[in-house]
Amino acid sequence: MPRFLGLDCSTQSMSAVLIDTADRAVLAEHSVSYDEKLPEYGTTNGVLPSFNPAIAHSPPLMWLDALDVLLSEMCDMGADFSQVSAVSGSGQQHGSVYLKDTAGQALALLHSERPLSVQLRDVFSRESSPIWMDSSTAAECRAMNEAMGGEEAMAAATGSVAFERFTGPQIRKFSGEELINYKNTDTIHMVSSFLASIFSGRHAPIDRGDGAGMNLMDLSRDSWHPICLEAAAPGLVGKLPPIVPSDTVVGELSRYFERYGFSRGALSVVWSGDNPNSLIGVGLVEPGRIAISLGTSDTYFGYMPELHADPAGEGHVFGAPCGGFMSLICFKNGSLARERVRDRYEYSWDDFSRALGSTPPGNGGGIMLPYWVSEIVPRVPEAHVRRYRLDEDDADANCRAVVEAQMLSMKLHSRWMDVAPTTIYATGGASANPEILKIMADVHNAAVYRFSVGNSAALGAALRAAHAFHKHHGEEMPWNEIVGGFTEPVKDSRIDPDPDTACLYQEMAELYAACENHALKGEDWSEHV
Ligand code: ADP
Ligand code: XUL
Repeated sequence: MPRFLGLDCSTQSMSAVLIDTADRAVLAEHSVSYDEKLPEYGTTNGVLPSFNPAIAHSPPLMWLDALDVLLSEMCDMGADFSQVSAVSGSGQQHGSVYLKDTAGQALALLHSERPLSVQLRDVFSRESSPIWMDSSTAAECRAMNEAMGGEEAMAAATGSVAFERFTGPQIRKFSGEELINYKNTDTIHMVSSFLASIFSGRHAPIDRGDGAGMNLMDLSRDSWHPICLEAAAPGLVGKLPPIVPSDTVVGELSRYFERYGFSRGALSVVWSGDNPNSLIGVGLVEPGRIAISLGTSDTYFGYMPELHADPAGEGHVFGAPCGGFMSLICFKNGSLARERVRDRYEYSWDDFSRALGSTPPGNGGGIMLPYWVSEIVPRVPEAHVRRYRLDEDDADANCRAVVEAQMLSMKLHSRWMDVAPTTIYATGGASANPEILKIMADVHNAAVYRFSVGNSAALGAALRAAHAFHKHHGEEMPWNEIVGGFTEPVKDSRIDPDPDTACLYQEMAELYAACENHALKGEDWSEHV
């Protein structure tokens, strides 16, 4: 019975999916929320409180505790890990973990008697980890772009212009502000390679998919870029793990995991970022279709055979686990913004859905620029909500406005990818909402399908574990075969666009773009509409 486990350390929760590849079946799926299960860490939506809204950090010890809670709850629920052949995982991208030189030995000595957070409490040279929501490194981004010869050169080499949440600028800020702690740091991991190290009982490498989210990797060579490294921090080359292909077996699982019934000899496979994993988890192993993940952030992504960076510098190119590349745009105001609107009117998700169902497409011309928190695409450095022909007291129209704005923004800012998708795969927590998916279908003029496995990143990680396991045993399988049977969308979940509504949104996209342009330039567009 070939079984594989995929984990996902995301912003708000730790999740796992256990699969059986002979039966093409998901045997177990479970998730634990940090705020709910580990309130002692004091996080809100998984993030530590901060006086500066640009700073977003999470405690890495909390992730270790969440892993223990997750696996022990799964055992209590009857999950049998003894047959698991290989484990891999998914980390929220860009986040980084800073370890002292004692970490290597502590990892090697992990034993199953005491929880991870007790055994690894003293190995951190920085107590908190900057995560992808952090936007405090504008100065560092400017300096790194400059060192590379400008934004365009940075994007051509690393797949993205320097972005505030990316790991390189974050490391530069850390070494600039806390040089002693930086010097005390022996190894800098991404969230993904940190957790892979726990499973492997030794420092794990960084996979090329997630490594591309650092502004430090030469994307065409899959190696560290010397100029980026030098621009980030002194002596960085000695602190980074090597970059490896996404199907690398790190070794056997650490003995720690015997605590949960894993067998000796099970393999630990390199982890990747949540977006590269999701690419596999929704079966996008060939070009043509795209996926939209409606999670804490919203992401729009697809497989990309040839490297081609966004000339506007808004999108990203990461390594695809199946070889080649993936293109991605990340919108920070995803569920965060939808929740703000829902809460502003004291609505439940049912009320929110009813509001979407009872308001007309196009919202009678009412438009919202929904930057409830600072935005990545387009770049909006501070939270800033604007309404045009939209009454703030009209709760239902505001619900429609936030979703229409998000979908129109995706349509406009994804033009550089050069794919006019006819099929969209929707995933993430909010894909459970058919009214949101209806607006998605109409705005993009594409058929939208939903997936039954809620966590595509964890499923993708489990499928990567299967691929690496077979390759390790000399029987490499084609990716189509690996994902087949797991990544078919839910039958009957197809939502087709309505041609008239699609035309209406085609026109509205131009109006939305004009509102966006004027608002970002500081002009008061409300006078013009
Ligand atoms: P992440 O993996 O980024 O932590 P998820 O993909 O698990 O996030 O999505 C969680 C989000 O899904 C919640 O924060 C919530 O806002 C959203 N969500 C859940 N159910 C609904 C619903 N019925 N309608 C809209 N949004 C929903
Ligand atoms: C992608 C991004 C987010 C994180 C967290 O660039 O910042 O999608 O990976 O999900």
